Amino acid sequence: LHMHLWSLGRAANESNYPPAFLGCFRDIFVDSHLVLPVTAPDNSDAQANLVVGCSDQDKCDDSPCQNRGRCVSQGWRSYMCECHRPYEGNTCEEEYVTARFGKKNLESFAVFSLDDDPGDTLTVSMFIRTRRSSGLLLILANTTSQYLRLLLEQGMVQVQVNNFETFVGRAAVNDGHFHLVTVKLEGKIAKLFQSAQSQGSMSIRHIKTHPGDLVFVGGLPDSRASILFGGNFKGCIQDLRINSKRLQFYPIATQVDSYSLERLINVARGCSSDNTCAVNPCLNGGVCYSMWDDFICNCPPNTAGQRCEEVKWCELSPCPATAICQPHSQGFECLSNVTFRDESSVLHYRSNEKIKRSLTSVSLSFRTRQSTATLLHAQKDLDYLTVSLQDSHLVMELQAGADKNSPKVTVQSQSPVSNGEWHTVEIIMENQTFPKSRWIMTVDRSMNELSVSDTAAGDLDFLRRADIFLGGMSLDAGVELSGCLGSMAIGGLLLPFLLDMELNLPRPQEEQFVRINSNTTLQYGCWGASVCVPNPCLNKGVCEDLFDLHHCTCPSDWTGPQCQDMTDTCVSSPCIYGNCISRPGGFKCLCEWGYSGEQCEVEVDMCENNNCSNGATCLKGFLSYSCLCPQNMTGHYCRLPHLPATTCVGTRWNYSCFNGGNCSEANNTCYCLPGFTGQW
Ligand SMILES: *[C@@H]1O[C@H](CO)[C@@H](O)[C@H](O)[C@H]1NC(C)=O
Ligand SMILES: *[C@@H]1O[C@H](CO)[C@@H](O)[C@H](O)[C@H]1NC(C)=O
Ligand SMILES: *[C@@H]1O[C@H](CO)[C@@H](O)[C@H](O)[C@H]1NC(C)=O
Ligand SMILES: *[C@@H]1O[C@H](CO)[C@@H](O)[C@H](O)[C@H]1NC(C)=O
Ligand SMILES: *[C@@H]1O[C@H](CO)[C@@H](O)[C@H](O)[C@H]1NC(C)=O
Ligand SMILES: *[C@@H]1O[C@H](CO)[C@@H](O)[C@H](O)[C@H]1NC(C)=O
Ligand SMILES: *[C@@H]1O[C@H](CO)[C@@H](O)[C@H](O)[C@H]1NC(C)=O
Ligand SMILES: *[C@@H]1O[C@H](CO)[C@@H](O)[C@H](O)[C@H]1NC(C)=O
Ligand SMILES: *[C@H]1O[C@H](CO)[C@@H](O)[C@H](O)[C@H]1NC(C)=O
Ligand SMILES: CC(=O)N[C@H]1CO[C@H](CO)[C@@H](O)[C@@H]1O
Repeated sequence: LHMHLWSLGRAANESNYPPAFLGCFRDIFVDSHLVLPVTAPDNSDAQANLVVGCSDQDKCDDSPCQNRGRCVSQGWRSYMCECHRPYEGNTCEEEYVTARFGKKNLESFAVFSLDDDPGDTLTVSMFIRTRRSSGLLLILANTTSQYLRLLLEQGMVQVQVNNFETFVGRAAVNDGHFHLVTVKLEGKIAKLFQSAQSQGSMSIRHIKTHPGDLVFVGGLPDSRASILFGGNFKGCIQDLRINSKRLQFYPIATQVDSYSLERLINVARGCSSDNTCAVNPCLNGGVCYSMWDDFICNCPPNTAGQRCEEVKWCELSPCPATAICQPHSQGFECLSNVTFRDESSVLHYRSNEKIKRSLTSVSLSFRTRQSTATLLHAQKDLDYLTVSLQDSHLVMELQAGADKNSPKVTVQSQSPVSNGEWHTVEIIMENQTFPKSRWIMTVDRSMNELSVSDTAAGDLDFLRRADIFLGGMSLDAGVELSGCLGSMAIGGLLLPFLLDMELNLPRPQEEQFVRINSNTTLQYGCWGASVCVPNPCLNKGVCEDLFDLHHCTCPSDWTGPQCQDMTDTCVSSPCIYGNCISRPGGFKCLCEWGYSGEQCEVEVDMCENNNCSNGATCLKGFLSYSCLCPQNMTGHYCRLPHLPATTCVGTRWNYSCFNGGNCSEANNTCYCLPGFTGQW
């Protein structure tokens, strides 16, 4: 019996017996002696691993697995935890130690050696956290070749196999969060995953790992070699594995199958951030807030940019009221228009001697009716530039990069520009990569108005050291221009009309043209000459100001540029059948016979007011009429009675007397009634 009970527990020699009983006993009596459960005295070897009670609760109900590990029941009273990465241990209580690479920008790396053959399928996986867009993550190498490289390029993971075969993941990983990166080399195919998402694959030549091959993490011992692959990694790596074997930078307490660490250089425990605000990266009074390996600048008003490096200068109202502020790279310009007249002076400019850019363009806007004038002139030794109006066209003449043989460059606007409208002209070097090139002029940004010089000249860099004049050839020559100038710029740098001392703030930009002080007062804005006061229009004509030109709108009976001429009202031949007489306010028609109306357009009715009497009908004729008499009437106007003829017996012949005439027997003729005549 003793032996039998012994067999219920664990025997000293396990191999002789079936596995130990796992379960409960109750009320075991031997000869009415209770043998189980009994309390054995201390340090007795009669019982081992027995407890009182018979709980049959599933161990997983107590949620023994930490860090979201999955509990798997293993029969009664036993369980196993399936841990999520990067957790480890029986209850997933331990986390793999995160390794910090590149802390304080130190060059760091780790080296492991493979002590076994990982087999045909090679899976490299790790958590990475970084804000860098490039850097070396991992290299697998044997003595002759680096056959697998994982790099960061433009924030994406790049996989290189056998030096030549390369592909890049789709999603960036440099957002400062942890990403699980997995690369699988299965036979002749390489695949990349981030978290569980596939990032692409490529076919490769088969690779073979051997014991003794090395794994470089975060960099190579030779830092110059690291630079070829984006430099040393800066960021954190955790829970690095090759297949199921761990590569631990700082080992955890739990025993896990790991490859051995050979070197660990400048790799720190944990994943603390560099103090990115320590160097105070925010400019212009921006306040720095640290983020992991990054910073945010809280910029004061009027500044912008990641480091508050952009000042919104115009919001500081640096320009006087006569000008409009325009932002300029690293500064501002005050734009204004000025009017040049006889009493104005030529303006004088020089560079501030800090202009570094190549000067390859001139732009200007102007408004004038002058057909000939110098707008801009500058000369240095043999080189010169003149922009002028000639015969109402804009002309640039340039001699630059001068040797005696180089021809002068002339380029001229297609159309006249002296029409009193604003025009904007751009003149640029056609190809700035050549020392000499043709020059192109465009007017009002219209491609139809594009002119190209026949010959080539160099750039305008001589203007960095030249005196530049606006409005005339030199200070002594007097102003030639009558009209307005707007923005004038050389190489994109303004020739400002305002003196620096007239600005509320100095211009901060490095490269400037500066107006040389003189006691000229400029007339800001664009004002035409006084062309309507006094009114040049005569005879109550109305004057219209068309900028340096007027137009008279005349009352109807006056004409001419000044309304000085009376209108010839007959010029349109208004009288149709008659003669025209011109008069102030109109004309008069003298109509021909038979016509009437204002313009003799009405033919007169000849029967109107006719003298046909006694019911006669008036018959119209050309400029006359006749009367058709009733039967008993006669005469021109039918005023005479139509009497029957009288038959007379004459001495020599018989005859008739008409119209009431009676017989005059004496000489065979008739006595006629009044109004009639003739023999009969
Ligand atoms: C256990 O049993 C085996 C086989 O019966 C025997 O060879 C061995 O010596 C025993 N071990 C002990 C510690 O009794
Ligand atoms: C190193 O690896 C490459 C690629 O797998 C292989 O071609 C080469 O033979 C290996 N060299 C040694 C010495 O193992
Ligand atoms: C100059 O004149 C142009 C045309 O009238 C106008 O559009 C521009 O705003 C003016 N510039 C300034 C600074 O007044
Ligand atoms: C300037 O010339 C170079 C060399 O011929 C050429 O590559 C480039 O495209 C040209 N640029 C322009 C704007 O024509
Ligand atoms: C400036 O003013 C002074 C005296 O007021 C005068 O002599 C001088 O000619 C002026 N200079 C210019 C450039 O107008
Ligand atoms: C009608 O007769 C009067 C008197 O003889 C004459 O003055 C007038 O012109 C005549 N009118 C017309 C339309 O013939
Ligand atoms: C002419 O005849 C009409 C009727 O036909 C008559 O009324 C009229 O009085 C006559 N006139 C004369 C002058 O006899
Ligand atoms: C003829 O007429 C005249 C005047 O008209 C008159 O004096 C005379 O008596 C008339 N003779 C006859 C025969 O009727
Ligand atoms: C003929 O008669 C007319 C009147 O009809 C008269 O005037 C004239 O003198 C007469 N002549 C002769 C020769 O009798
Ligand atoms: C010449 C002529 O014919 N004479 C005639 C005139 O009229 C009378 C009367 O009617 C006649 O008798 C005449 O013979």
